[in-house]
Amino acid sequence: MKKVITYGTFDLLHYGHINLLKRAKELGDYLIVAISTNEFNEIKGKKCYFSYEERKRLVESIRYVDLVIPENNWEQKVHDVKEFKVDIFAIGDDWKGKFDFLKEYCEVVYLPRTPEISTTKIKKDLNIK
Ligand code: C2G
Repeated sequence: MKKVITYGTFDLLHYGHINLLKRAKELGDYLIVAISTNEFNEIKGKKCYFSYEERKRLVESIRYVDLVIPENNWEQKVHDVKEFKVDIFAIGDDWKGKFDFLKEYCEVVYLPRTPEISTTKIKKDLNIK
């Protein structure tokens, strides 16, 4: 079984996230999604509309997703890749090059983002701060 892992906040879930998760799953047979906790989002400087539990419940209901785990910090990726015996790390290409250090442990794939949509754009269009 080929295992894939990806990381993100996934707030205000939209079709850009779904495209990413679909393509990540297509790289293998089992997709793990590490969702940034509320505390980690503060470190990332991201203000979330939905709590970790709500974001977890939404992402868990997506057919491409097999397991959701918490993302607590920047440093856990190597541990996660080893612990879950991950074959492929995948993430949007807005992160291109940032996680090449994982190539020592697994394949690293940067997938094209869906350009026209983002949580930030949704908030702006809805005039949410
Ligand atoms: N994404 C995408 N297209 C969009 C928006 C997001 O492909 N229009 C992808 C991002 O590239 C990322 C995933 O969806 O792979 C989740 O996006 P975010 O929730 O914005 O995640 P981010 O804040 O980039 O967190 O340790 C890694 C970080 O936790 C990544």
